Amino acid sequence: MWQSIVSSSNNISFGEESHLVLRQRSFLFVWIYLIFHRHRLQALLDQHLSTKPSTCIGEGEETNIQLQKDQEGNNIWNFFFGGEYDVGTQPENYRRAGCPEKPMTCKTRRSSAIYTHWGSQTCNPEATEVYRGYVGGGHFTHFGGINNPLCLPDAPEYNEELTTNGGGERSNLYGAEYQTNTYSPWSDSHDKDMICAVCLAEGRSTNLMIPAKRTCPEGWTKEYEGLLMGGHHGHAGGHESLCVDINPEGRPGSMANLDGMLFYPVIGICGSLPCTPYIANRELACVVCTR
Ligand SMILES: [Ca+2]
Repeated sequence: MWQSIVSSSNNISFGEESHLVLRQRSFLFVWIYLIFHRHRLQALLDQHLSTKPSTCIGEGEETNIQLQKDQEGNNIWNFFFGGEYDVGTQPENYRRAGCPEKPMTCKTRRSSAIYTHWGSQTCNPEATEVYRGYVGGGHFTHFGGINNPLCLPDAPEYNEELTTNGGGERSNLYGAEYQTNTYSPWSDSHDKDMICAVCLAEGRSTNLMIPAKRTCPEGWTKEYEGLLMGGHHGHAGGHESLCVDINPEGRPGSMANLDGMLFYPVIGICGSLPCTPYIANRELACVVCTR
């Protein structure tokens, strides 16, 4: 290289020669620097590539998450984050305001949420039916018993080793009816047996029933809306309230007044309940949301 520098300087002027020699020496200096510091430079380059903005899970950057399949067909999410994650949650849950610190690959199961669709035997088109059936619980005249409404499957199974067909002290289970003869919008449903379905919403991780709401918070999916229903305040057998679908369905042919667990529209009573915003004696809506 020195020979090249000397050779090239024979045919040029003194000023040009000085300039050329200076450039060649600068190049030589940089070249030597790169050789001696190549490992450190490689480390800096690797660090830059692992934290570049294109792999940062920041707000609104879901596309930075890559879904792949391994040899066994399992989903593999390739994503970048700053040190915390929850296997089974959705990609949007990984979004964070800050940039990631290092890349990471993990296997994750697709998350899901379960909700019960009261008053219907169908699920949201984006959800899958787990089973369908009828609502059951305690009797409205009983002081004790079952106070949590159950969604009973329409094809029950019994363990023969555990059955005695009664004869002793037991907890009685009854069907549930819409008691809506004085509620004109749903008078046609009066005395019908309430039905239900248990639904699986894939891609979600939790569910929420919000009383006195028809809409879900931002970022949530509305599974269904309906009417808040509960037990009558004058009855001995109080029970949990439910969000019953806005179009209540009854078990076909179940018009007989057989009672059991009864469901009435819930109204707001002013006093301890602030009015406004609540309105005296008005039936309350409800909504079931997943996320
Ligand atoms: Ca009845």
